[in-house]
Amino acid sequence: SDLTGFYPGSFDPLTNGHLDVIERACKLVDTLVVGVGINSAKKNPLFAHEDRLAILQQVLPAIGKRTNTEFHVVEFSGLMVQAARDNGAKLIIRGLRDTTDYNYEMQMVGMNAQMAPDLQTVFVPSSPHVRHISATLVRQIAEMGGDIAAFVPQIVLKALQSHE
Ligand code: COD
Repeated sequence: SDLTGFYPGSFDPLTNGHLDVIERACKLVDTLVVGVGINSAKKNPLFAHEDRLAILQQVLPAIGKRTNTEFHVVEFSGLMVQAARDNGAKLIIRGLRDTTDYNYEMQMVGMNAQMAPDLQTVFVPSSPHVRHISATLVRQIAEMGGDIAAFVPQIVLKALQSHE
């Protein structure tokens, strides 16, 4: 059997926290579809969604090879349950850091479950060493000229440099 999971996010930028979730999700599914959500309400992105897709497409093959997982990177707008279905996924993967995540995620789980009883959300708890990492704060640090090297994969740094 081939179990497919859908991992939605903004990935602006991709962080070591996202990568930790991805590594752990590989132990649960055969195929992982990583969905870059296009949310026009989120202003001032650090990266255009094309760049976020390109970054994921460059990072994931090595993880896929090592963990024997098939990856697909897609962009989506609209509901994550619809995007999960469109990509043949039965599981939605979400990372869980703290009670702030928990409260918000539990609301989404509840509403998603009523909209899409055919799908299950699976929470992946953060590893302690990346638990504090938030893309929002990384974005702030980068915008203020700080060093984000400890929080993101190398390729994000390179992409940022080529932006400037
Ligand atoms: N450790 C563990 N998990 C982490 C970490 C970390 N350090 N950092 C991030 N994560 C997890 C997040 O908890 C989340 O699960 C995922 O990684 C992605 O995080 P982000 O911040 O990149 O993206 P989000 O959570 O802002 O999600 C963006 C979406 C595109 C999914 C969202 O905006 C969206 O469009 N949702 C679809 C609309 C919808 O379906 N609405 C109805 C829901 S009921």
